[in-house]
Amino acid sequence: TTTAGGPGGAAAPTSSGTGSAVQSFPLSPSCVLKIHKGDITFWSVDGSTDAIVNAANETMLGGGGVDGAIHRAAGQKLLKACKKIPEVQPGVRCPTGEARITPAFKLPVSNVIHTVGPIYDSDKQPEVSLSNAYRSSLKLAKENNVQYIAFPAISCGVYRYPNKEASKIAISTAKEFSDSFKEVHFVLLADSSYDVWLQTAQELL
Ligand code: AR6
Repeated sequence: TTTAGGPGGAAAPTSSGTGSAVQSFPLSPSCVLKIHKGDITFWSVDGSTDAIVNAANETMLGGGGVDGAIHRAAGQKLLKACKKIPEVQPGVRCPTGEARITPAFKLPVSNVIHTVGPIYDSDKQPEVSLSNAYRSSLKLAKENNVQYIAFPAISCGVYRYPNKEASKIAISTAKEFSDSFKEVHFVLLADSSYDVWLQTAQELL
């Protein structure tokens, strides 16, 4: 597993510090796309207009993967804040493709935006659900005056979405919102996701 500081864990986290490998691409004349390899829980840009996105599940009560890492780093108050979000159906606080916002507590960002991506093998239209998850997150971020936002590879872990298809949806949806943000970041823990995201950015941007 890659930890913060990147391969070898050498570098201490710095501003937007997720490790060493970062590549930038123009998303629009006023917005930069940045692709990092590393742990999203260390990412921040300014601590007041930045947010990270969590790949949650519909209960919003935590789990494994990036969700577990975000809850551990944010502390117990994040779970309490999630529990306060009303259920829209029994046990469901955030339906697939939607997003909810909470404070970030011990994390170095202002907010966490929780979204739920599709389970690739059981969703009827996984590409629609995945683009909805990115779009809902970006819309909610914009409404909350977020200027800098970082995403993990939503659905590409336990939910088994293929990285290539996911990266095309992620980057093209980010591009739709490029006028609303100063920077959109992707922070990818898995080497395989990082390489695919870079290649897709080169193809699309
Ligand atoms: N920073 C950045 N990326 C990470 C981190 C991290 N700290 N940890 C894991 N990843 P997953 P999903 C990557 O499984 O597929 C949870 O249990 C990981 O390598 O976290 O949307 C939820 O509660 C992968 O590429 O999310 C749900 O039940 C990507 O994050 C379910 O998993 C997403 O993997 C959601 O599954």
